[in-house]
Amino acid sequence: MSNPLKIKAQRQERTINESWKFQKGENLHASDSLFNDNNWTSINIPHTWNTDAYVVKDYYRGTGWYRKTLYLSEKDKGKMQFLKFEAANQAAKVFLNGHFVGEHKGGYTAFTFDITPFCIYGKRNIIAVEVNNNSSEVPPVSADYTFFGGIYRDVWLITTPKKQHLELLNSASSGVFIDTPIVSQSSASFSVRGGIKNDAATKVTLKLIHQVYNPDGKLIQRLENRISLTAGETKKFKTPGKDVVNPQLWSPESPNLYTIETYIADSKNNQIIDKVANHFGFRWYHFDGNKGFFLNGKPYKLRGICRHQDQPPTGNAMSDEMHRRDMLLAKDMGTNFIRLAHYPQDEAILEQCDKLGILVWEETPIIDMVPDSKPFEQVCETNLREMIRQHYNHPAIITWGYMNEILLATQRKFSKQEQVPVIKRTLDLAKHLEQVVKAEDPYRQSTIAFHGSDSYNDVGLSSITNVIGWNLYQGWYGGKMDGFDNFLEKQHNKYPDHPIIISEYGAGSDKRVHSFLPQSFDFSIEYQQGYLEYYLPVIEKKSYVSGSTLWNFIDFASALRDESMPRINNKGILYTNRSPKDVFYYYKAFFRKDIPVLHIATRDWNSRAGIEQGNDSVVQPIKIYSNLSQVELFIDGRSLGIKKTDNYNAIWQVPFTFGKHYIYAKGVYDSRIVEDGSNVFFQTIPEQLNKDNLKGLELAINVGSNCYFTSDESGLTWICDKPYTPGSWGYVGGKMYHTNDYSIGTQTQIKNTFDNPLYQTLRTGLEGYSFDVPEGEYEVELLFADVFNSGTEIIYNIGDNKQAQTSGNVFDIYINDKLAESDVNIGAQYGYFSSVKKRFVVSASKDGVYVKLSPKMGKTFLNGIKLRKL
Ligand code: GCB
Ligand code: CA
Repeated sequence: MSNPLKIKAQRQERTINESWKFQKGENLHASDSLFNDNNWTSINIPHTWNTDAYVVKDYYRGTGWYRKTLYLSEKDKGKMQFLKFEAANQAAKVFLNGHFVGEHKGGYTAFTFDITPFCIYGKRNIIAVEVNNNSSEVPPVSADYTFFGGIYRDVWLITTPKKQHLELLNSASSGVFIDTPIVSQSSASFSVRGGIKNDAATKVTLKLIHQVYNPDGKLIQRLENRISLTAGETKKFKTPGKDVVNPQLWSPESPNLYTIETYIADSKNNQIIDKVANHFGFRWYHFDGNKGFFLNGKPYKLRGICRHQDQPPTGNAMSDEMHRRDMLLAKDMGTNFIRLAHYPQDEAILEQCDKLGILVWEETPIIDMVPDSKPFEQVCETNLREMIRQHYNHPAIITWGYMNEILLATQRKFSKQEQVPVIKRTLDLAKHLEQVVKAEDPYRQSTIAFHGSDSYNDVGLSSITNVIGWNLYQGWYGGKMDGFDNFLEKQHNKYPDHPIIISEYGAGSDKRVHSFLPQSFDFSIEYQQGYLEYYLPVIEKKSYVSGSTLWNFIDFASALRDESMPRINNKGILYTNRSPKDVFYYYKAFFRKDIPVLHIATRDWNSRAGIEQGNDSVVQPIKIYSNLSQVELFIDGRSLGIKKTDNYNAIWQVPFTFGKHYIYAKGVYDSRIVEDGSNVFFQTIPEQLNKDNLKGLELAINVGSNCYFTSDESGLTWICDKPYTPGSWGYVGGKMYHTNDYSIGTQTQIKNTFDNPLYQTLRTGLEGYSFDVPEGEYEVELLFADVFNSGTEIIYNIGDNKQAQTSGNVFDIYINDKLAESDVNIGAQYGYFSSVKKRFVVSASKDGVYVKLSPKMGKTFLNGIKLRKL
């Protein structure tokens, strides 16, 4: 088909991200055009003022002002000008040349304003934007992630040449919506909806033209209408297309995209006045409570991830290419599904999902609790409509979500009685939002994500949406891993018609922490691996489970969190810098069948340490992740044998000696050799101490922990704790400290150190620590952090007298029966949850070195110990 349109005047869209001025804080005059912003900071957009949130818990939540000078040429007079913000967190007020232009609430959706009436041509215009990230009317009221404030997505200036244009103010959407109501292998129906606005003072007659292109770029249909508009009128249109025969379906395997170019043209001379292009796709799908998800007629397991939008040091102010890179990583892993948790994400993400073939669950951030606030509920509804309209045409999207774990804070904060009205308004809001979803988009599904509590069934929340998301953490936040299967079985038996997605499951891990006896909440790399290796096969086996979205693809910012890596939720399978953790390759091996995957899972731990067992070597397991059926492993060229993989992994017991080793793995895929190799540095620690093997040794022990801890700063590994045995070293007496029955140590941040996991774990009530070393001079270092008390008065017993003291734990430190320091009260003297290192020079007797902690009040404790021969 030839194109009869005359392209002359064109809509212009350009970013205006460069050269903004920024200042934190309230400012009564910053909207004035004459205001002097010379001493403000020069910034570019995307921008956030909250890189502090990677450091401190109470990151700045308040107001920030942005200003920009925009020059508009005389030639632009008569055109229309629109400002589009892709997002500003959490609420924004926009001014042009001192005039209030408009306001937007909601941190994750775009907004567009018509600024034409306030523009000055041939001169400088001043854009001023007040943004704040402490709004109580904007969802969420609370959540486990950082609310980075600022204009953190692109800002666009859109200029239309004439007074008529495709609707730009319909919730900042493209103004054109493509419906694909009936799609099959042989035929697909579609229609194009939208609005045209006539901003002129006179009536006009226009041509509305849609040109439809197939995925190969061939023009396949041209739909034309005549439309008359009175002055100021917005006219809605709906143009049915001709059914497409044998459509090229969209799927993760073949993400075929059709394109519709929508034009309005002068009805007399055919000159184009405005144009918008949209990609769309043909696919059909449904969820079945018993059989799972189906795409284009075939059963289809949703193999997915959840993803947040931040990366240090930029925070949420990520560039489009960073967003696209994340989706490339997901695709490379074999992902076919993503949950954009917990909020609408950048247009670049959606576009990339369309192009790469990643199905999407997108949602609005109504999290933890619905507060008693009508304005809040209004913003929830508006944001939901915005999300749907802005992203309507993306074929990747299959379900709209609008709440997450909404009863969590409700249940934690309120008594049963007090919960009644909270539950009622939550239910009312959910029912209302469900209607909004269906009114906006009758063709897609709806979802809410629940935490693992039956209360969602009891109160009726689970019967509102088409699909139910369960966020399940059995074996992490309490319980055992097999509680996961049990929970699912129970749910499915009771509610066989509820389609289920496992919308979250995950465990935290810290590259510095390793264990061969991993426990939940020790943050070891190994616990996370074991946890995910347990969950994924369960998900895959249960055919009634439509699929899952792992929590989380990438470690992300959560300023309120302490744990092993303060300010970071480390449940990612990639680090914040996007380098994969080893367990990424478990997923890749599981999901990818089209390419060989073979990965030696020791990159998270390539500087190892271990205690010699009898001779001078140490046997430690090395795991590989692979989709090959069998793999051979080598150390320094010596084969350790061939092993069959089971659940996409195999483990060898590898003998290590001191020094650098090369681990190599080999297998065959499609009669082709597949290999991987990695260097490992191994530090052997003698088990029996003598004058030869003590030379150059820093014997560092992570007291009270089952984990090895390698400091990022020094590279030194603190080996896991053990009881004293003759000839060796270890603790005498006491207990490993737990704050609850599913975690070790404390989860609270320890001040004045980066080595949290070292200080967060400790042994309490111990008599001392013993080293059977030869006579000589030694340096002994004791590590403490008092995690028991925050200085409140406690009552304790001395003899029969109850006495009040200001704090709990006082002890004397003896080294080899000599008083080294008396009345040590770590908390009171140095602050609670604060790291303390004490170093002593001592002479070993023929019995070695014995550090004795003698309690005077409360209990003794020790967090780490290090011995070094001088
Ligand atoms: C959840 C929440 C998510 C948290 C996650 C966690 O269930 O939905 O926002 O980040 O758990 O890591 O605890
Ligand atoms: Ca410790």
